[in-house]
Amino acid sequence: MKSLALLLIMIGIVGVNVADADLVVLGKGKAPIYVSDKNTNHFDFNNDGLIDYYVKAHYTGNSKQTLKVDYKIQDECVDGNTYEAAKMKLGFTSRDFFFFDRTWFTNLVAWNPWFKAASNDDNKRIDLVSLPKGALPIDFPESGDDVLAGTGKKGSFTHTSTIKELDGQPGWEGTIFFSGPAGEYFMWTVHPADGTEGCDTLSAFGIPIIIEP
Ligand SMILES: [Ca+2]
Ligand SMILES: [Ca+2]
Repeated sequence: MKSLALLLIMIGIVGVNVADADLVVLGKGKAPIYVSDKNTNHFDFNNDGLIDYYVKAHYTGNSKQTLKVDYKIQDECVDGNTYEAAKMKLGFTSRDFFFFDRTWFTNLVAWNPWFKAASNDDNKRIDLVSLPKGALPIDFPESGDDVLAGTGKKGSFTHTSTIKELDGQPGWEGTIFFSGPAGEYFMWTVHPADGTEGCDTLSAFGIPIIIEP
């Protein structure tokens, strides 16, 4: 476990929680894969012993490569189990420790096959959340595409009634691809955070990403 595997969890208006080493490293060398560590309680937002958020990130890549992150996220974190109800956006910031120092970047390109396909999205990419430097996405932002988009059973993410990595809970599964200039980033999923408990309080969840030159 590397100290670099710093995981940032921003919870509602509470602000920023920082926890070290919440990601397990699989593989080694230049392209390790990082996954949520079930044995910490930082992925169980309502303290019922069931994991609510699972992420698997291919941690490093260079600016000519496509990077890939898999997500499995429980319904409550995204406010629903249909494409109409569920909402989640994506953003990238600088790695500054304090949120008020962070810059929100929109010069990375993110997509998945649904956004690329046919006429699903006008620019065939997932528009990123754009906020002024230092802003927190406490109110669900206007900017950025809703990643949980689609109709019927076809969409950008898939709703599944039982997800092993979420301890059997229902939730959304999907993969994000992206590329961008070399740098160190936090990659955020941005969530509607209008509730007062459990995953309803989660406004954004960030993982560290390095893009090598
Ligand atoms: Ca839970
Ligand atoms: Ca778009």
